[in-house]
Parts: sequence; structure tokens; C-alpha cells
Amino acid sequence: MLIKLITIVIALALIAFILWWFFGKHETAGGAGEIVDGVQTAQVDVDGGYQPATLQLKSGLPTSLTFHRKDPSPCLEEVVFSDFGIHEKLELGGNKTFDLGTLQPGEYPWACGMNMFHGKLVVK
Ligand SMILES: [Cu+2]
Repeated sequence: MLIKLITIVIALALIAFILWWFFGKHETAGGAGEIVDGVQTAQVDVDGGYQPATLQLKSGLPTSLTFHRKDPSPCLEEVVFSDFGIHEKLELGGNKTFDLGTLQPGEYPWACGMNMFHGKLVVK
């Protein structure tokens, strides 16, 4: 009787965990910029998507964003950042730095060349 009860409890816990794993909101905190001598810099690793996919930045500072591509898939070889007129190829294993100027508050999305992977800057 007790064994049965324990089994049911474990089964329910397992189901709850599976549901959480697949459907729960895994809130990724996102990355932040680094401010050195009044210039804000941030880096995004391109590796099976964008890490971090959300960057929290401050407005009113000259900002540069670097993409570091680790992923060989052709899907991620281009980055499109329409708010800044950017549509560039990323070299595998290389860094590409974009000068974004001084940012205004808002959200600025970017995507891969096929619009399958997405990331965004959240500027406050
Ligand atoms: Cu793509």
C-alpha cells in the first residue's frame, strides 16, 4: 500500500517535472553590456543560436556590439540588424564588431539571414 502511494507520488513528480521542462518559462536573464571609459560594449556568441539572445543595455552611450561566431551552420552565417542597416556575413571563429552609435531607449531585434534565430537589445 505504501509502496503504491510512493510510486504514484514519484510518477506525479516526474510528470510535473517533464511539463515544467517543456512548457515552463525558462527565463534567461540575458546579458549586459560593459562600460569602459564611457563606451558600452557587449558580446554575443553565435552558437546554436545567440548567447545571450537578450542584451540589456543603457541608452545615451556610444555602443559597440561584437558577434563571435562559433557555429559552422550556414543558417547563422549572416546577421541582420535592420534598425542599424546591418546585413553582414560573420566569419566562422571570428569576431565582427558593429558600431551602433548612441542608443535611444527601445527594443532592437536582430536575426539570422533566414530570420530563424532571433535576439534583441533592450535599451533603457
Ligand atoms: Cu538562419
